[in-house]
Amino acid sequence: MTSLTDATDQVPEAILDLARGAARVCVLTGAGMSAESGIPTFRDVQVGLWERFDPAELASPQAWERDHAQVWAWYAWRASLVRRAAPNAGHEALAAWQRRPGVDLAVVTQNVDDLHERAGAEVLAHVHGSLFTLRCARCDRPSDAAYPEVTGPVGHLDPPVCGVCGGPVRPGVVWFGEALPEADFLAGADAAREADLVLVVGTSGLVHPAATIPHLAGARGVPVVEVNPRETAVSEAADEVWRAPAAEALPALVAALAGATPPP
Ligand code: BV8
Ligand code: ZN
Repeated sequence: MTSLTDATDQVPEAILDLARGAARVCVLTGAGMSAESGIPTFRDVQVGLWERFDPAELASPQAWERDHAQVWAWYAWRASLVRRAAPNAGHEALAAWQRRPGVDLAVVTQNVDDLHERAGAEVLAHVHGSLFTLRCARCDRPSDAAYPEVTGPVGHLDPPVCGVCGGPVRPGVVWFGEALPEADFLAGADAAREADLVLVVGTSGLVHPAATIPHLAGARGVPVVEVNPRETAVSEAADEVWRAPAAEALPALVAALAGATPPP
């Protein structure tokens, strides 16, 4: 655990000032938020058997129509990775920040994993859906089926079938070419526009329309801070950038806030 003095020293002054003065915070997270939990980021997720597949191609209705069993096997493998993973210190820090008195912190995530929730955070919006909310691909009814545990290189698994219409069960995620859940996207966009501070953590900012959220905030004059070890497509929209990994930066920021004395 970082000591208070280390934490305050670690946090860029301008970012700590913005965080100190923010009652309404909106945090937009991407796959980099879960990287330190051992979940490969969306563009690095393809390892082993899946190495030769493009995730953006597999995460599509076309891939599902072409081969349900292959797409279901891919998601079962990813679900097994998530189940075996634990929330990291970055997830824990956001949950702790959300519990701070006088702070209204909205988590808006592009991630389909449940690590924010497992860290105890309330998630306002899963703008790309959730891995573990399964539904029938034919009649859209929610399904209480579950992914099988996948530990080895399994390339095909028949998906469960809907108990009502017999259709195949699919992951409750948003595939490329599919519309985002409107309520989630609008809630996320509103939270960003009405925030005192927007933090963009661990996203390359390449997937739309989620990537527009920081710009919506900026257009309203809301300060935007990026936390990412690398430059991204949203960096130029950020007022401040913190080139650091989420599981180091966020705990340091929240520790400094805990000890921060209000500015004179
Ligand atoms: C739609 C669920 C319309 C599935 C996902 C041309 C221009 C603009 C847009 C388009 C275009 N052509 C097509 C489009 C639309 C398309 C799109 O944006 N394509 C892009 C790629 C060009 N968008 C869509 O299709 C969307 N739908 O537009 O619908 C419509 C409207 C009405 C009616 C019908 C249709 C749907 C997009 C949703 C796709 N689904 N996920 C699944 O997961 O399997 S997106 C997927 O990518 C994940 O959700 C992920 O969150 C998301 C974005 O990736 P990132 O999170 O940013 O992850 P990435 O790997 O890219 O980057 C990781 C970052 O972390 C890096 O910056 C790295 O530096 C950083 N990092 C690494 N370690 C750390 C770290 N940061 C902090 N700490 C660390 N330790
Ligand atoms: Zn059905």
